[in-house]
Amino acid sequence: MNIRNIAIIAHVDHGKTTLVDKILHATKVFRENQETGELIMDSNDLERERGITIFSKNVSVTYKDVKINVIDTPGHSDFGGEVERVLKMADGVLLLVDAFEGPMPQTRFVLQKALALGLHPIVVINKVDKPNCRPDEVHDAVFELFFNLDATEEQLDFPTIYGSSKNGWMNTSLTETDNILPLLDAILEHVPEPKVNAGHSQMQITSLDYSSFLGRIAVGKVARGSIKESQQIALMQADGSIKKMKIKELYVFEGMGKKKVQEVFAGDICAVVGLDDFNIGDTIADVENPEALPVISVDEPTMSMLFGINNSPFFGKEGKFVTSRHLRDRLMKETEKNLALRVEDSDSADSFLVYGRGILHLGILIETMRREGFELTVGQPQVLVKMVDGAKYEPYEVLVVDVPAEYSGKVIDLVTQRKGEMLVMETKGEMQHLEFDIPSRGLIGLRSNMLTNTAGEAVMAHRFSEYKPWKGNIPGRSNGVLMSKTTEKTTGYSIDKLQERGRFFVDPGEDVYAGQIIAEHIKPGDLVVNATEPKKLTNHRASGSDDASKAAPKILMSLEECMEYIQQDECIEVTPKSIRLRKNILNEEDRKRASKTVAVEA
Ligand SMILES: Nc1nc2c(ncn2[C@@H]2O[C@H](COP(=O)(O)OP(=O)(O)OP(=O)(O)O)[C@@H](O)[C@H]2O)c(=O)[nH]1
Ligand SMILES: [Mg+2]
Repeated sequence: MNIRNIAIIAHVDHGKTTLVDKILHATKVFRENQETGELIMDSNDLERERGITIFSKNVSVTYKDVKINVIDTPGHSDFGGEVERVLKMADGVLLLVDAFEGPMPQTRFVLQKALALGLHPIVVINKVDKPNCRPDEVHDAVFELFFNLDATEEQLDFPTIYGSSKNGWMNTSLTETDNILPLLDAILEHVPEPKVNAGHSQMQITSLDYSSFLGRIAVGKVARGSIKESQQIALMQADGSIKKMKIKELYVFEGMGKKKVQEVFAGDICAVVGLDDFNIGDTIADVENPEALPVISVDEPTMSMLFGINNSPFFGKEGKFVTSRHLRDRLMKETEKNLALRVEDSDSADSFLVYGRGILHLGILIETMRREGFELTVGQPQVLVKMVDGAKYEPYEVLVVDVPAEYSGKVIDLVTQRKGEMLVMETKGEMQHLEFDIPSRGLIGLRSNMLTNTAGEAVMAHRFSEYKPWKGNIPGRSNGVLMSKTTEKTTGYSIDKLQERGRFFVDPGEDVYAGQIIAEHIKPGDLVVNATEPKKLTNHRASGSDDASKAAPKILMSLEECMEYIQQDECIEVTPKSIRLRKNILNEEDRKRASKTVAVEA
C-alpha cells in the first residue's frame, strides 16, 4: 500500500492537535453522527485540563487509497527532545505557524531539526480567521527563518497552505473553503513516499507507548525488510550489547487505535509488543545479520529538584503513598517511560534528586503523582550548571515577549533586572515584539511578575539556546512571606487583622501548621504571625459575627506557579488534596539559627 508518514510540528498552541482532529474527521475515521467532542487527540486527563499536548501520538488515516500516518507532537519547549526523536519516523512535516504570532522560538527549533534531517516541510499558515492576523507578513517571516537556518534551494521552495484548523478549512490561497482536502492533496503531492529498502529486518525504536495490559510498547518506522509476529530478533543497544528475543505481537496504527497484524513492511510505522528492557534508539534487527542504525541522543536535563517524603505535621492525612520506599519505586518506574527524566539518590534516604527538562516537565510528573495518591515535598527548582575549563557555565534561553506597546518599557525593565539582554525590538501588528537572551535562572518566577506588570497582556515563550558563562547574582523574589506561628485552624478574626500585612494563600477556617507559608508579605522580609487567634469574647452578643467575610479571597497558585515562587529555604508540600508552601525548617528558633549560619558562611 501507498504510504505517507508526516509529523505536525509547531510552537505551542499554534493549532496542531486541532488540525489532527480535523484530519480524522475529514477522512471519516468516525462513524456518521458519532459524538466525538473537541480535541479527542489530547486524551490524557492533564492534557485535556491544560489544553496542551504532552505526549506525541500516532494516528493513521486513508485518503484517496493512500495511508497517511500522522504524528501529533507537543509544542511546549520542555518536550522538544521528543519532537526531535519522532521526526525520525516522518518523511515529511507540516510546519504550522499562527497567522498572527508568526514564527516563535519553538518554530525555529522544530524547523531546524526537520531541515537538518533533510525533510521538505509544507508550511501551514493557520488561524487566518483571527482578527488582525498577518498571513502575508508571516509567510515572509517563515521564508526568512528557512533562509537563516540554511535551508537548501529545494527546501526554500516550500509549498504553503493557508487556513483555519478551528473552522475546518485549508486552501492553497487565502480564499476560504469548507474543507481541509487541499491540505490532504498537498500531502499526497509533496511528501515523498517512505524509502523502502529490501534486505534484513531493521527498525529503530523512536518512541514509546504504554499500556497497562501490554506494558511498554516500542514504536518506530520499519526501515528495511519487514518485521513478523513471533520473529526472533536481535535488539541492538546503544552500549553495543545485543540481546536475542522474540516479538510477541505487532500492530500498525489505524484511525485513533492500533490494528494487530502479522507482518509490517518497510516504510510503515509499527508498534511492537513483547520486548524486554528496550531503550529509545535501540535497533530491532535480524538475528543472523544484525546491523544497528545510528544511536539517537536523548536530551540532557537542564533542571533539578529535590523530591522528598512529606515530613510536615500533616503527613499521611491526605495521601495513600507516603514512605520513601513508595517515592523511590515510583520515581524509578517513571524513568522507564519518561525519557528526559533522571533520578539520583541524595545524601538523605528520604529524598531524591530528580532531573528534568523544565518546570512543566517536572510539574506534570508531580501533578500525576498527586493524582495517584502520593504525598511528597519538592524543593526549589535549580538550573544545572556545568564547569567548562574551570569556569562556571549556566543555561541561557531565548525569551520572546509580545506585549501591547504601552507595557514594553515595564517588560524590558523586568527582564533586565534578571540579567536578560535585549536582542530584537520590533512592531508586530498592534503589539511590540521583544526578544532577549537570558539565563534560565532569570526565567524562574518571571511569568507571574510579567503578567501582573502588563495587566495579563504579555505573551511569552522561551527556549533553551546554549550554555554560557555564569551571569552572577540574580535577585530572587522581592517580597517576603508570612508564616504561621501556630498549628491550628486559621480564624477570620486574625486574617482580617493581618490583611494590611499581606495577601493570603489560605482562607479562614483552614488548618495550618507552624512554619507554613500562609501569605505573601507586602514588604521584603519574612514575618511569623498568629493567624489562628479566636475572637475575644465580650459581654456583648456581637462575638459570633462573621469576620471571615471581610477577608479578601485567598490567592490560588497552580503547582507550577508555586514551583516558581519558592526560594531556596522553602519547599512545597504536595498531597492529593492540597498544595501548601512552607519553610524547609518549620521551627522558628531552628530556622533563625540556620539562617545565621548561612549568613556567616556567605
Ligand atoms: N482562532 C483560531 N484558533 C485556533 C485555530 N486552531 C486552533 N485554535 C485554538 O488554539 C488553541 C490551541 O490549539 P491546539 O490544537 O491545542 O494547539 P497545539 O498546537 O496542539 O498545542 P500544543 O499541543 O500544546 O503545542 C485552542 O484553543 C484552539 O481552539 C484556528 O485556526 N483559529
Ligand atoms: Mg497539541
